[in-house]
This record gives sequence, structure tokens and C-alpha cells, in this order.
Amino acid sequence: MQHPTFYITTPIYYPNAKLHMGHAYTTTLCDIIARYHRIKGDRTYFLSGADENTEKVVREAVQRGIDPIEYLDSVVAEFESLYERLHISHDQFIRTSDQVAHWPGAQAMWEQLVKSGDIYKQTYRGLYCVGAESFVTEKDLRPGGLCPDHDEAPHVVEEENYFFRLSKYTDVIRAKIESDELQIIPASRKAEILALLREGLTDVSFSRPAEKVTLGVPVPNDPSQKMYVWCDALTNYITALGYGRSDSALLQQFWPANLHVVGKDILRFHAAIWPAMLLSAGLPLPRAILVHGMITSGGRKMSKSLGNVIDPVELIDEYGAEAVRYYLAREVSPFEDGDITHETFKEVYNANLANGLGNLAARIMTMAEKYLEEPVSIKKFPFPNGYEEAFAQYNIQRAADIAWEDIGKLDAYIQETQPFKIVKIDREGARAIIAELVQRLSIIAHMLEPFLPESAGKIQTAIAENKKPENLFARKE
Ligand code: ME8
Repeated sequence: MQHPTFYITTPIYYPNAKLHMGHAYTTTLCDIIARYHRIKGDRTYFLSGADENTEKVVREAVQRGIDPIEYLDSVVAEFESLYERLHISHDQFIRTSDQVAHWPGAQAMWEQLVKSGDIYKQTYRGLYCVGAESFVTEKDLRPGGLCPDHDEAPHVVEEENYFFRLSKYTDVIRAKIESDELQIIPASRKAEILALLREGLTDVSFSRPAEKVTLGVPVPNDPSQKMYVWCDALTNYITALGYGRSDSALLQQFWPANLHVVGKDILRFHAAIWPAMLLSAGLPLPRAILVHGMITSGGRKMSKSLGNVIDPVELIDEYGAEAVRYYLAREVSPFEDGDITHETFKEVYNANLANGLGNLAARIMTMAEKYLEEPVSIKKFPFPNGYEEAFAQYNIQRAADIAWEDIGKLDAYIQETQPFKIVKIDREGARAIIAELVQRLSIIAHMLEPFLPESAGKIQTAIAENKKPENLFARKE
């Protein structure tokens, strides 16, 4: 029997600044889910990338006096270096400036939309926020005329644009989301998008005059226009698989995606505009969209002006990648907003990694090394109850909790049985207990593989060699 396929994607991030803990969150969440599916034997494909055709990049580069392309390359190199340091196991990193990998597919998609009669030209006057890369309406603005999410005043734009007939797809998309043919997770986000769909979708501007934007994919057959950044950006999920190119083996194998993971800020683009584009182009819809919350720091939105932006690289330098992965997996819910501060990070690091997992593995393997003559021969068991169910619902926090519940139980079992004392009076009895501890530790390590691949590996090696693991997590004072 052929193994099932599993295609998972992160959003493609804007390279106008370094990635922060929010981006690290989405990416790590996807990585953990992808690793779990690989362990199950699914043929898994994990895509991430950079959304480069944006004025945000141009603005930033100009401020720094650097050429935009040079600036893009340097920021994207930093993205990739963070991925490597965080042990992100993506199969491809797509860049939408890539004229070979991405542009032909983006243009092929445009042509399909034209064929379906869903693209029309119109003069448009509206308020555009570059921070949001989106038109905003007067009623959305905060007092002072600022875009609610981007602390900047949108500017009035009057221009000739191509529009996409999004309104036409309102009812079809609504039915598909209602029936879970396109699953929106969690239920609260499903309700949110359904409410929006009930109001009805309006058509969206899908291109900008070429002379007004520096970067962008040219509209086929009309050099005076470039595609609106979201139009080409959403297409990345299929261009990466070869859509619009001669080799579409990956597309055949992996589309439709099993899961797009996005933050709640971009729900509307993924659950309304993207499905409409796919319907218009005659392509199947993704099976599910997981919409996570926002990570704040000390209860406030991370922002440069508040000075509370947490840089994942700093945390990796101090605590190691696995500690960052741990925090994101277990201390943040995939369905709600989460918070992180340097203080909470240190606290949970000490409690659950240094004194928790690290200490448990060291205690057990120290006893094993001392009292067992050879490595315990490990029996393979299925994952403990609840673990697979948690992953099936993409609730990685619950799956991690199950592993830490077992860590707690194993700690308690050592206290109860005291093998280090018993060994003086009943050596064989103590050995049997220690062998059982090692076996149970191996089950925990197996559960930790998607979350902490390096530490799980160290524990498994220690078990195979019957010796204390290399220092896993040192206590931070
Ligand atoms: O929106 N907490 O890119 P972007 C949690 N290029 N997640 C956060 C976060 C936070 N505080 N801040 C950002 C774009 N994220 C578009 C996407 S996709 C075709 C195009 C994560 O760089 C979260 O996943 O602004 C959010 O949706 C995404 O980064 C936005 O990244």
C-alpha cells in the first residue's frame, strides 16, 4: 500500500525585517506537524518561503540606501539561517522574486482567471496601506486616520486596476467551509470567516499600475500593470510544486494541500481570496487551514517602538534551539493568542527542560550505566493514548502535554520505587525497575521526536549505548 501524502505550508513572510518570535512560531508549528507525519511514514512535503514583491521591502531598502534586490537577498539569507538554527526541516523555500520557479505559475494562474471571465478593468479610488499591502476602508481606521494594524496612515490611490470577481464565489466558499470540505480550524475562526462571508465578499483590486510599484510579477499581455502582491503571493503554494511549468510531478502528488498554517491576521486572504482563485482556475481547494493566534510580549503586541520584540536568534544563542521549540510548542496554544517574555522563558526552561526532561533522562541513564551490564533492548510500542488524536487535530500543545505528563509520572515512579536504594538489598529487583525506567524513557523520547529532534536523538543514543546522555539542558541562573 502506498503511504498517504501530506503537504503543509507556512505563509511566505515579508523580507522587510528580520523574523521575530511570531514567525518562528508559525514555522516551528509547521515543522513539528511535518516531522510527525514523516515519522508516521507519510510522504510529506513542507513548504516555506519569502513574499518579495512588496513595496515594504522597497521602502526599507531606500531608507537604508541599498538596492532593493541586494536588500532582499541579505534578509532572505537571514531567514534561511534562522531556519537552519531552529532545525526547520522544510523541503523547499520559495522566493516570489524567482522568475523561473514562481513567475510562470503566477502568470498561468492569472490567465486562468481571465479565461473564467473573472478579471475586469476598473478605475478605482481608495485608501491603500502599504504596511498591510491592502486597500482599507474609512470605517476600519483608528482615530487619527491610522490603519488599525499598522500604525500608519494609508494614502489615497486613484488608478486603473484589474479587479478579481471575488463576489461571485461568496456562496460556494461559504458552503464548502460550512460543510468542512474546506476545514477552518479552530471553530472560532470558522465562525469568524462565515460571518464575513454572510456579509458578502466584494471584488478586489488584483493589479497596480506598473510605474507605481517597483517589484512585482507583470500582468500577462499588459505591460502597464503588475500583479497585486497578494495575488502572486497566494499562488506560491502551487507554483512551488511546478504549476505553470513543464514539470508538475510534485503538483500531481501533493495538491491539494492538507494544511495551510497562518496567523489570524491573514485569515481572510487564505479562507476567501485563495479559495476563490482556485475555484476560478478549476483547481481543488486545500483540505484545511489552521489559524493560530498572535504572540504578544508582556501582554502587548511585539513592536519595534515598544522595544519588546523578541528575537529568536538571541534565545537560541542563550538557550539552544530546542528550548525555543519547546516554548513555542508547549507554552503557546495553536488556537489562541500566546505570550512570551524573557522571564517566562527562563522559568519554563528551568522547570520543564533543565529540571524536568534533562534531569529525568540523566538520572535514569546514570543508574542504567552503573547497574546494567548491557543496553536495554527496547520494545517498540505505538504512541501512548491521546497523542495521535492530538496531532490529528493539529493540537501540538496537547501532544506535548502528554509527553510531559509521562515525564512527571516517570519522576514519581522513581520516587516511589527508589531503585538507587533497593539496589543495595535486591540487585536484581532494582535492575528490573531500571530497565523498565529506560523502556519508558524511550517511549517519551519517541514522542519528543517531532518537538525536540536533537534531544530525542541524544536520549535514544544514550539508551542504545547504555550511558548518561550528553548534557541535555543546563540550568540557567
Ligand atoms: O502576512 N504572533 O507576511 P508577514 C504569531 N507575506 N504569528 C505571527 C506574529 C505574531 N505576533 N507576527 C507574524 C504576510 N506572525 C504575507 C503572507 S502568505 C501567501 C503571504 C506570523 O511577514 C503569522 O503566521 O507579515 C502571520 O500570519 C505571518 O507571520 C505574517 O507574516
